[in-house]
Amino acid sequence: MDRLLVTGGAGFIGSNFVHYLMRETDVRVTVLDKMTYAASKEALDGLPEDRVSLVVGDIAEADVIEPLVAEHDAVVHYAAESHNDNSLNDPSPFIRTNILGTFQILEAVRKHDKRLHHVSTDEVYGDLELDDPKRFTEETPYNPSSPYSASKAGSDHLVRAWVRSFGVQATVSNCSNNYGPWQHIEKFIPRQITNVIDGIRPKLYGSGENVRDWIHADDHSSAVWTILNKGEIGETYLIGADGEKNNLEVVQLILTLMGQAADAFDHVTDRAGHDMRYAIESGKLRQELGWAPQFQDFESGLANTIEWYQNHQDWWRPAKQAVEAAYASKGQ
Ligand code: NAD
Ligand code: TDX
Repeated sequence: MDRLLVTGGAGFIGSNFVHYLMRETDVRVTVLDKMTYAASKEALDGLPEDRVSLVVGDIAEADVIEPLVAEHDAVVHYAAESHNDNSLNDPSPFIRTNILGTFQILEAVRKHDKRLHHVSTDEVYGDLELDDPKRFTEETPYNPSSPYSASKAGSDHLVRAWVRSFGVQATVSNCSNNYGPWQHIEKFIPRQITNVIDGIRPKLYGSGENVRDWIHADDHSSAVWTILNKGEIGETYLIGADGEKNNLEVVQLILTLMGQAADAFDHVTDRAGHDMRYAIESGKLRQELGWAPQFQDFESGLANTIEWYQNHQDWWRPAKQAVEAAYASKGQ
């Protein structure tokens, strides 16, 4: 595998994956990205020009995706509309990009007989009760709650159907919540860090007891690279790093790490249909493919992320006011 097509490679996790590939491998990469509000060219700055190129285009258009797939060895498919709150305001781009876009990629890899890795989320499984001793496994039934997670669930089902019906060479991964550099400030952790930098109190939806299972984006990248190289065609792998924390704990940790009082936050209107808890059992990936996460210490990973947002104010500041105004209009 020498030439990879990385869809959504100018977004948060996709760009971290491209950086990972440049550090850890010799592959050449074409990023295909529509450059939506969530993308950033800066995230790809400084990468070797002879190994990385950017094509601006829409995965939902067959005449864009098909010739690109033809000239690459494999596709790693990150491109998506990714924010639950946006999917509650307007689901339509989620259906187009996440479902129709994945369909077009599947048709192209089918036609050209290329390897595909499809990047998905643990949210396809719905949520767990706080006291449930079980975690999500590859056998957990799908039960998505939001338009975002339902669109990702639909895309996963399409991939499995193309594997079974047409023999497409694809794998699927479902990962838990990522944190790290280049995450859009609409998302929970960067929103609260940039709020504190700007003297705004962090905003916690509802009671804040909702649990997310945090993993550093670099660990997600190493897992995807492992699956691409060692994964069995047709198989699904859950990716997680045993990072369960409730939102209240995360807000208090951000405040403390940033020198503020731990109670200097506001409770705001809860998200409609807000999933209570995600938790990943990643034993299959660890035991069968030998993967292990490197970032075991959430507090120090979060401290690095805070420092990154402090040092990249030019990057996120232009979007900050509009993001906060949109949340404020919904009481969030
Ligand atoms: P993101 O919103 O930061 O980036 C998505 C990228 O896809 C952007 O660069 C955007 O421009 C691009 N894109 C959107 N529509 C497109 C289209 N039609 N054609 C081409 N490009 C398009 O999202 P992210 O957080 O980096 O998530 C990347 C992938 O990882 C998604 O598939 C998401 O479901 C999955 N995932 C995310 C998380 C998380 O915690 N963020 C966890 C598990 C899985
Ligand atoms: O201001 C906020 N206050 C708050 O309490 C925001 C933006 C969020 N929250 C809560 C909602 C969630 O319980 O924080 C938690 C995390 O919220 P998000 O960052 O929006 O992430 P989540 O909805 O859990 O989804 C994320 O992880 C799974 C990604 O956005 C998805 O793309 C991925 O599939």
